[in-house]
Amino acid sequence: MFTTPIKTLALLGLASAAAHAAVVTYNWNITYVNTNPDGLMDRRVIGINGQFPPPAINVTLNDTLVINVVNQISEPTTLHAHGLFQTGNNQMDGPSMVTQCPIPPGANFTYTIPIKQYGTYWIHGHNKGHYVDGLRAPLIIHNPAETYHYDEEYTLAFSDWYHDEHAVLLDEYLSIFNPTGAEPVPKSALINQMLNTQFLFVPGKVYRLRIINMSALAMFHIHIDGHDMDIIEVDGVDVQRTTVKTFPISAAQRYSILVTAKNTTTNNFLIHGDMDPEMFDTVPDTLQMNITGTIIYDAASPLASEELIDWGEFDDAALLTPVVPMATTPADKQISLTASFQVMDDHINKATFNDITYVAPKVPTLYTAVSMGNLSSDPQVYGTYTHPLVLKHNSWVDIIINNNDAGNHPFHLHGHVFQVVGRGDGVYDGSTPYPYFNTTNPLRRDTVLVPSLTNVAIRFQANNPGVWFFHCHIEWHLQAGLATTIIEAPESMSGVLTVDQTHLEHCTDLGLPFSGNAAGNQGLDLTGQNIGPNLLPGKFTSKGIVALFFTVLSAVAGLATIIWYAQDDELVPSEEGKETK
Ligand SMILES: *[C@@H]1O[C@H](CO)[C@@H](O)[C@H](O)[C@H]1NC(C)=O
Ligand SMILES: *[C@@H]1O[C@H](CO)[C@@H](O)[C@H](O)[C@H]1NC(C)=O
Ligand SMILES: *[C@@H]1O[C@H](CO)[C@@H](O)[C@H](O)[C@H]1NC(C)=O
Ligand SMILES: *[C@@H]1O[C@H](CO)[C@@H](O)[C@H](O)[C@H]1NC(C)=O
Ligand SMILES: *[C@@H]1O[C@H](CO)[C@@H](O)[C@H](O)[C@H]1NC(C)=O
Ligand SMILES: *[C@@H]1O[C@H](CO)[C@@H](O)[C@H](O)[C@H]1NC(C)=O
Ligand SMILES: *[C@@H]1O[C@H](CO)[C@@H](O)[C@H](O)[C@H]1NC(C)=O
Ligand SMILES: *[C@@H]1O[C@H](CO)[C@@H](O)[C@H](O)[C@H]1NC(C)=O
Ligand SMILES: *[C@@H]1O[C@H](CO)[C@@H](O)[C@H](O)[C@H]1NC(C)=O
Ligand SMILES: [Cu+2]
Repeated sequence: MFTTPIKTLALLGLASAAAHAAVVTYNWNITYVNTNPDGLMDRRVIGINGQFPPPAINVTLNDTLVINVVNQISEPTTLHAHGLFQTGNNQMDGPSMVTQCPIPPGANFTYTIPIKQYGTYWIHGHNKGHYVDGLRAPLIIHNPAETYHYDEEYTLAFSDWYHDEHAVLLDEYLSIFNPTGAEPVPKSALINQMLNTQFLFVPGKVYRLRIINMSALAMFHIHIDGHDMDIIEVDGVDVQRTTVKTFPISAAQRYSILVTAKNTTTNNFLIHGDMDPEMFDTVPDTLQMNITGTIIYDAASPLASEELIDWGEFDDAALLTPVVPMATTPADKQISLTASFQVMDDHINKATFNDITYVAPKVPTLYTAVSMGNLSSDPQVYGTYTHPLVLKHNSWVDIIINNNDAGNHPFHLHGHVFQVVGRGDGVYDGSTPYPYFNTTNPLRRDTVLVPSLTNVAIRFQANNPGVWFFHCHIEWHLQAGLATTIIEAPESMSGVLTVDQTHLEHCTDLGLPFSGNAAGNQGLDLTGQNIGPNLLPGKFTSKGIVALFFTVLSAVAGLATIIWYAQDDELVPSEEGKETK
């Protein structure tokens, strides 16, 4: 059984009778569990305290969340609270080798997280593919003064499910025998890591449904038979109430919707999460593509017939408006990152940003930042293969994410919500001013989908000193290296950020250095840094290809297209073996 979280009330003085903050403590032993969540296959999964699924975490604004982790699995692990800003608290963010050494088997780590925001989040393993094996749970933060009124709430966490463990799948995926980079295809979809979830509705009441996509790969389209959905929250940001029939949700994104219960109990209704087959290379006949939950008005009532829904177009940034406006400020710095998949000189199909595939450093990047003195502002100390981007304190930054790949990718920035300020087709080559489509209170979120062969511009202020991972949230693509490391305001970290001594002991236990540059050396000597595979010798870089594309296109359009595709086939095997035509 789960031990109930322990709440300690600490009254914050006498100034405000209403304001109070609790320390909410969860004791989480991370353990293996044998179970059969999709009813198709018994297997070993990663759970909490011998139970599966892991319990949701439920706290209130201004609480302090404490999670006492004991690692009882046979691999080092970590936890990341997805979407939390962790201001001044970077060491609790969790990505392995970015902000901490992973917790060795048998060791303990206490995550202490002051809760300064509210909304719908989730917490998941951030070492290897641990969340694919089940180490993921909703993290719900209540606000005593919610923006919208509702009577009750439920959380629906959608996830995809595999029958093999992540390590087996990863070996097959990152293999010379998988030159097209076809991702492992899940076997089923689950809601709250179970089948047949039911949600009781009482006539006339208003329900808040918190929808979380905890998938490794799949994208789902959500709809509810017989009911409209009013979107009110996106990734922790309250938005103007907007009615929709259906909406898509990519890995790691969250939406809250308000649903008004019917006045009668004559029918029950299905909630649908339909996987988008576009995400998959091949769709096996056995795949349980569509998952449903049931809204129960009266257990004795029949199910209403299913509605056919046209998924249609859904542009989150065009449709949804934050309740609390935030104007944009023109960027001080524009960074262009082009994502593509390429067979590298290790003959394995890897994911790259600007031709660099991410490889973890020897020293967690945060520990490099706090131990290198004034050299911490020099990107070189973080190593070549962490793909470091150093930002000045309080500067405004645009990242133009170019998706030069046949698949769609949801990109996530730790430590921030960003504004979605632009979208365009193809790779932005800088020859014309960037087509910002909205700089008046644009949508803010922490995970944005960038469709195939398009670009999206995100904007944020570098006001959160720390090391923040920026990566694709399709777990397989992160493992294939689709990540960069943002080192934000290194000159302002000292005195603001601390590192707990016990965390450093975990590095020692694992034989890893915890100070110095990415190689564990002093100064700019990077001898011995972890190096990744590089582009095959003589191959065009993706930037080069883009240049070629634009040049020849303007010359002889027809011929150029043929050259482009010929080059593409030869040089840049498209993801999932899909044609980009
Ligand atoms: C949370 O803390 C902030 C700052 O101390 C305070 O202004 C606010 O009223 C508190 N909110 C709640 C719900 O306690
Ligand atoms: C965690 O494991 C330890 C050691 O086996 C055990 O003593 C403790 O009761 C477990 N805690 C929970 C919450 O299950
Ligand atoms: C979550 O916390 C809120 C506020 O403390 C409480 O009302 C609610 O019952 C809790 N929900 C669960 C599922 O524990
Ligand atoms: C880890 O925490 C558990 C439970 O609190 C405790 O029994 C154990 O002694 C701790 N282990 C270490 C290595 O500190
Ligand atoms: C979750 O995201 C993945 C990847 O973007 C997507 O394929 C899947 O359908 C999404 N699931 C839901 C319930 O929307
Ligand atoms: C339920 O009945 C009330 C009162 O007759 C009406 O105002 C409301 O629109 C009805 N709600 C729905 C969902 O039909
Ligand atoms: C899943 O649902 C979609 C409609 O949303 C439908 O087109 C498709 O055929 C369904 N797939 C299966 C396997 O039932
Ligand atoms: C800009 O975004 C806001 C908020 O999403 C919206 O209200 C406004 O209509 C948008 N303006 C344009 C020009 O798209
Ligand atoms: C860094 O600090 C050292 C000694 O404190 C000083 O000699 C050096 O000039 C500084 N370098 C820069 C780039 O500020
Ligand atoms: Cu991706």
